[in-house]
Amino acid sequence: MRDRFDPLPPTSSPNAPSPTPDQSTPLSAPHGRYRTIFISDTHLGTRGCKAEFLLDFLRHTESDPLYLVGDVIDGWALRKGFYWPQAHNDIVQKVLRKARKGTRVIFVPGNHDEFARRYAQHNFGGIEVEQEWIHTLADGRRLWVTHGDLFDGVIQCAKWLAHVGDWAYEFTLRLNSRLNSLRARLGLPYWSLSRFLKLKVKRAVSYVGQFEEAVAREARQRGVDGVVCGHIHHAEMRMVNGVLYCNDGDWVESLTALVEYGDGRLAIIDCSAQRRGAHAAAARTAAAGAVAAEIAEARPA
Ligand SMILES: [Mn+2]
Repeated sequence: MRDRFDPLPPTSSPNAPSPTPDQSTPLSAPHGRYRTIFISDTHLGTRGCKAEFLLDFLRHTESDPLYLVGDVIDGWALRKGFYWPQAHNDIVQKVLRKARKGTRVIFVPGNHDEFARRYAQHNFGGIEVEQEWIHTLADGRRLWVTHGDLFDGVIQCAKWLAHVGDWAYEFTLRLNSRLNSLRARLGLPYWSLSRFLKLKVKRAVSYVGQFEEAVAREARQRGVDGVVCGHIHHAEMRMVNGVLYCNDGDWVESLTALVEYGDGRLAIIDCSAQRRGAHAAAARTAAAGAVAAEIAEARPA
């Protein structure tokens, strides 16, 4: 008898690549209509937010529902100094407009917008605020939607590490491109960013692995098929100990979203290629390759 989880073949090893028909490699043709869109970590109110990319994505995609999985507005940054350009306003307007036109918008606050948590189960201009949520895919699989910051404590890792990791990562990319243009002028060969990152990112990578396992463990205890989170700015979709772990990434560095197609398949879509300069894209690919290699090494076979 076919049950509703039939699309999922049995898992041979808990850490095997996702056996689902979900698209596990990021797609770079993001425009169109999806059943569901999940985005998080847009960090509106910071200079890091790549607002033009996000606006472009919101303008050219549709879904019902649209999930905002936390750290959407950066309350921490706004407290330090008010930064709110027109593009950030446009994003808020765009989301409110979607809600007005009938898109169900569910906002699950994160740590940077934890001020919104006390408004859980309230509705603001059509945006529903919820502490957490269960989303049912078209194929019946149930996904627990949570920002993910609650697992920082669980894995006994300081809250700042993820943010420092992020900052260090961006800084390294910038530094590297400057260093290498200087080295090129001096006739020196390209200095390997990937080798440098392999050494430096080791700690951050083990953090990512522990985070994923902690979130998946909790999802399993809740009896759901998978989890959608953000927080660590690292888009990912894979099976972790029998649970589908999905991280929708962020709009500071990776510029990614998680989408569900009409038949319940999931995919991570990558909008970074849309307008990014070739040089930055190359640097990012190199860095992502190093990080991916590191993750592959860090994972048990
Ligand atoms: Mn967060």
